[in-house]
Amino acid sequence: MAKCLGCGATLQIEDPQKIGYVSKKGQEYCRRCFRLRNYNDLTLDVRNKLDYDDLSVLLEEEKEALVCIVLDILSLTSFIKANYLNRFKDHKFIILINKFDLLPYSINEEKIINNIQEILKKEMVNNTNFLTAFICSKNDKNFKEMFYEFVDEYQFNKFIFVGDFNAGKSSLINLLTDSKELTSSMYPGSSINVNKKEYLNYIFYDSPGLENKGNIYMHIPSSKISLLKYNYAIKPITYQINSKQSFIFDGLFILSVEGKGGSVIFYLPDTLNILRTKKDNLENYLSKHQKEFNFNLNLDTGYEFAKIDKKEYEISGLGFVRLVNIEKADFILEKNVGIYEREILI
Ligand SMILES: Nc1nc2c(ncn2[C@@H]2O[C@H](COP(=O)(O)OP(=O)(O)OP(=O)(O)O)[C@@H](O)[C@H]2O)c(=O)[nH]1
Ligand SMILES: [Mg+2]
Repeated sequence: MAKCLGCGATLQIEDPQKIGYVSKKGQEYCRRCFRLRNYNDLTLDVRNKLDYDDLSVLLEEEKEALVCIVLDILSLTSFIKANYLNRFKDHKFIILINKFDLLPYSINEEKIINNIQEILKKEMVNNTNFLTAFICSKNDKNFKEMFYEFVDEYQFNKFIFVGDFNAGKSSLINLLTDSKELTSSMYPGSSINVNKKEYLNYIFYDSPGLENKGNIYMHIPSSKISLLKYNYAIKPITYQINSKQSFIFDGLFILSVEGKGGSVIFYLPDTLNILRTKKDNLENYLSKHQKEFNFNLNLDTGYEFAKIDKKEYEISGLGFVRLVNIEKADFILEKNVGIYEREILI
């Protein structure tokens, strides 16, 4: 049977509760895509239910295709640390660092690109299949021009897009093919299977997001995902630290810090409310304010870091925090959400 134009699922008319359902034969989009595209309504959560067999077969069959690994600027550290890049090392591949538009306007682009290139080089020593990295975002026409210039020069005409959940694989293919055909949404798992798109003399393959266990999008109830969405570019928020302080983000995570003359800079969605209290008051404060929060944190899962001169901490999928001159930092996160320490990237 045919495949859904939006998500690549095989269409079926038997079971409305299963992926690929259409009410009559001949419909081009499955019901799930129809609801997502028109109403931003998620009818079926496929996290942990995806299979990657077709992607493996495709990689096996299309040895000459260029693999385009899409990294989300908000989860790239965890994705790289999960050793995903090496899965594709037998193909020629490029890296697309997406959602660059979310970074604060004041950033130094060149510095970030150099920093990311350094990380990539370290991860892929001697890998001559790694060709280059681009920064991009889903509306970036400049990137589109550079992409085609590059692939024409190297004579690639087939592209396999892979990457983290929500990294923007489908959005980027839509940009590159002047189309809106692929379903993209804020819900992880929009794309369900390999999905082939032809454009001029090029062939693009979209694929489902790879499970990145630390990514917050793997763990938040789908009814609350919209609360994590960025409406604007990140506006960093800075606090000076002179005593033991705790910062509570909507019950989603808590950071407690100690230090004299240090600072904390948050790079997080504007939609999250920050509450600040003395660390000694934390429990009391939480018990009073818990009902104001959108999320309910389990206080048992903490990660401690000590003697921090200058580092960044990625909360995979959500954003990151920079700590400068901090004696001790303690992150409390939703169970299974990963926190990844890195050198200053931004
Ligand atoms: N700000 C910003 N948002 C983006 C960008 N690219 C994608 N998004 C948003 O990120 C979310 C996920 O985009 P998709 O294109 O569905 O990502 P995907 O990698 O195909 O996701 P899955 O198919 O679920 O694995 C959507 O809400 C997009 O609008 C970008 O460059 N900038
Ligand atoms: Mg997709």
